[in-house]
Amino acid sequence: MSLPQHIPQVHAASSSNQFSTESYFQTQRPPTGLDEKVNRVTAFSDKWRQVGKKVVLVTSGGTTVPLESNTVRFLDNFSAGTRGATSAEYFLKAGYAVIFLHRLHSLRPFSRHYSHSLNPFLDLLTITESTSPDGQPSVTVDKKYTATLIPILQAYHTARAQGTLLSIDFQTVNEYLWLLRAIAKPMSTLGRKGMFYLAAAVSDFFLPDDKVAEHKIQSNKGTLSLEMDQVPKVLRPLVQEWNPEGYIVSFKLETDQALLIPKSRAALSRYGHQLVIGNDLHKRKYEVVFVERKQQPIGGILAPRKGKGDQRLLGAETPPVAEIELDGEKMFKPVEEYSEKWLRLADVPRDGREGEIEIEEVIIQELVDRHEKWIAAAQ
Ligand code: PAZ
Repeated sequence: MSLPQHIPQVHAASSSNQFSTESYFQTQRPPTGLDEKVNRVTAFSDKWRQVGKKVVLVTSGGTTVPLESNTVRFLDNFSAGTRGATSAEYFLKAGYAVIFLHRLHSLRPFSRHYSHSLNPFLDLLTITESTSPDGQPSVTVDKKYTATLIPILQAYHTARAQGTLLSIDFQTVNEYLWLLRAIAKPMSTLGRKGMFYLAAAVSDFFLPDDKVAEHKIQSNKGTLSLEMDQVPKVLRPLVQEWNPEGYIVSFKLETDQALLIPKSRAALSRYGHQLVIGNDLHKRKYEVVFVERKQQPIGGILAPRKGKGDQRLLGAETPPVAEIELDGEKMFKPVEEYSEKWLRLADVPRDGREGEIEIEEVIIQELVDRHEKWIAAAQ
């Protein structure tokens, strides 16, 4: 939370307005530079589609909610972008082209190893006095760091040379939402070869354009109350309209571990995508849980109940179907059974490997396999 001390309170409204995805995009202004970013994504997806490469969109970092349109203050969250930046590296290693949609100034693939707070890059460097006639000292990497640096640098140079990493930044939740919707379109041309890996920590609340103060909020009142509205759940249109063929992975973060599995199941049931990765705030770097349906749907999972032939649910092995009402609309919904798989660093065999193993390596190994099956199921 990036609020100065003199702002005592921010209240989320108890009865917030409900923006549907549609009304959100009808009423909230698109960010500047949207078209240019989307053009870059389109060119990138086209290039890799033509050679049949798998492409993953990795979202990463937190989103801000500006309190003023000439923004001095904003609400923020804890996410540093470690999950997204680390995962992007392992996706590249696994042969994917990566669109890295990240919060500005959060961690980035490769450079994240030398973030200013954990491992400052300048500490690696040594000045060596010149022995040559020009008298210029040179800068070298201290020998004790080179063994670690070389593979990182090699992977970075490979991604640059091959053009397999495209980085697109956002800052506010509004920018994030517009970008996600716009990027889903060019990505839909990839069909099942496209994956969405939604690791960003997206704000659940926002201030609509008509509630945001234009200028810096003055502190002379001594208190500040804000009524915030709920951010629409864009996962549903992503899965059902914007990109129905993509393999879609969302993350669920909780601080009460008991909620992880029920909330992950509820998300699967509600949005109909392929996989939820649950993680506890404090254990997220060494333990996650994969929650998925036992029986993977082929095609969309929730189908509007419009006509008889519209039950385009699940292909050959359709499980029993129940009728439910969702957001005022009648839908068919399969009676679902779920499976959970815990991934824990403590259980990973080291096989003689030295050094740290990152949980993202294990996550991506599991995902590549599932994504291959998703692609194969359509053929
Ligand atoms: O960015 P980070 O590595 O510090 O944290 C990653 C994370 C916890 C934000 C991510 O794993 C996640 O759970 N994202 C989704 C959060 C949510 O909307 O529930």
